Amino acid sequence: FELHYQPCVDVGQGRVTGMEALLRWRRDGRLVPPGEFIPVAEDSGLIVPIGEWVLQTAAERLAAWRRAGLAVERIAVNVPTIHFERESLLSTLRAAMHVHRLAPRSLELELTETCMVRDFERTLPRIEALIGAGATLAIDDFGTGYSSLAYLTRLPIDKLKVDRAFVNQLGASRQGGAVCRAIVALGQSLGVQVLAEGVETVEQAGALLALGCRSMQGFLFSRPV
Ligand code: G
Ligand code: MN
Repeated sequence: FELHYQPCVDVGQGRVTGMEALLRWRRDGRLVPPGEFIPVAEDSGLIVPIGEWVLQTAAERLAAWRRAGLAVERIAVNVPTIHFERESLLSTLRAAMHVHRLAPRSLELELTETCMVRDFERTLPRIEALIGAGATLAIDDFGTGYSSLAYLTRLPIDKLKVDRAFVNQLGASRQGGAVCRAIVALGQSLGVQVLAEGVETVEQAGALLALGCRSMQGFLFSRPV
């Protein structure tokens, strides 16, 4: 397994604010797309040890960047639902933060909406414990999951990541822009940061800026490297 990293940029400030760690599998010299192996790893339960490796490796990488003098504030990792539901996530997070002496709020956990509404009453204390251990919480693929707006006001969410399906539609149709506009407005009124994923064109970046969204990620800035 390898981690590739994609920068998150603040277009207003013109700088990289963080990196997202993306899991890749190199098999016989070929990169197997995550869409092919992640479902298999989830079904077999292997996603848990893999997820632990991701967390440890990402923490180590962030510490190495900081030692090299790079001003990367935060690294984001994707946490699959099955891993989120294991008790071991909290201890792995604590150990990774401790071993690499990371500052609080320097590890961002990306969870999906579906993951959080599955068993909401258990989700809340779990998330509070993870945040207490130094993580921040981002909702990945926002707008595509099985979502309940109620949890948005009850969970200490730091960031909404607008799914690239909506960013793709920017400029393509009136309705396409409507979803991005609504998510940006929701984030602003809740005081939650909004980051647009999958930004590929200057037109999309311009449309997002016009909506008031300055945090972006996508091929326009960099592929995962
Ligand atoms: O939704 P999530 O952040 O988990 O998805 C990340 C995936 O999207 C990665 O596999 C990454 O390579 C891919 N990706 C990142 N930026 C872009 C982009 O601008 N366009 C497209 N089509 N895919 C992207
Ligand atoms: Mn993600």
